[in-house]
Amino acid sequence: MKPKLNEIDLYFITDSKLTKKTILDDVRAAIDAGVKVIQYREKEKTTKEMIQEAQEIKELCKDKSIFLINDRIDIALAIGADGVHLGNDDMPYEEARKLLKDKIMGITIHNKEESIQAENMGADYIGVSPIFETKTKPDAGPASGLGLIEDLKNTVGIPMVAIGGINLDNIGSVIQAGATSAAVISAIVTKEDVEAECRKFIEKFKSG
Ligand code: TZP
Ligand code: MG
Repeated sequence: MKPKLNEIDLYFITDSKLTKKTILDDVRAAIDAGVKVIQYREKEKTTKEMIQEAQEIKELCKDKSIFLINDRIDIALAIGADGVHLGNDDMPYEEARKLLKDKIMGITIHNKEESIQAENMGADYIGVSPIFETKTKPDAGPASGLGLIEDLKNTVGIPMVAIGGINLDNIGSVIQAGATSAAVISAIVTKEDVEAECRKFIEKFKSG
């Protein structure tokens, strides 16, 4: 059985530029570590290459991990992924929902108003972005800090995925602030042993 969104802890996002290996190696390692949600995020490859990679990742995720695609609804539908993650510049919610029907749709939010709007529209989760400064997404905007998560904890009823600059030193504070989940790129894929690194993050959720 696929994990449910409200069960997720570590949310792993691929990065073909930052990885020390390949994104497929990373996904395999993350799934072996027990990561329950994998997002394929690729900004530069051709659609054909992305379809091929996404298909391979889908095979790895099977019923162990939820598989989401960043930005690209067409690719998610073409390969039968579990859903998408959409930002401000991607397809607007209403049009996207018509295409995706009951697939998972995560929406990036930067403040309280956007998060209330996302929940009211019917988003399945929100990505609270960016919590801390990050070099991985230079246009992510100013860091919100933990205050936004704390504020949203009592406002939002859907899962809250914190993203941006999260590492093993600050994940405890992110969990403490009330995030359901933390999405991590550089603090995992730049390490030699991706599986071991994922396990450390998951352990932080278990120990609170
Ligand atoms: N969206 C907001 S911040 C970010 C994305 C994709 C990058 C997160 O990467 P890192 O390396 O975990 O800061
Ligand atoms: Mg996007």
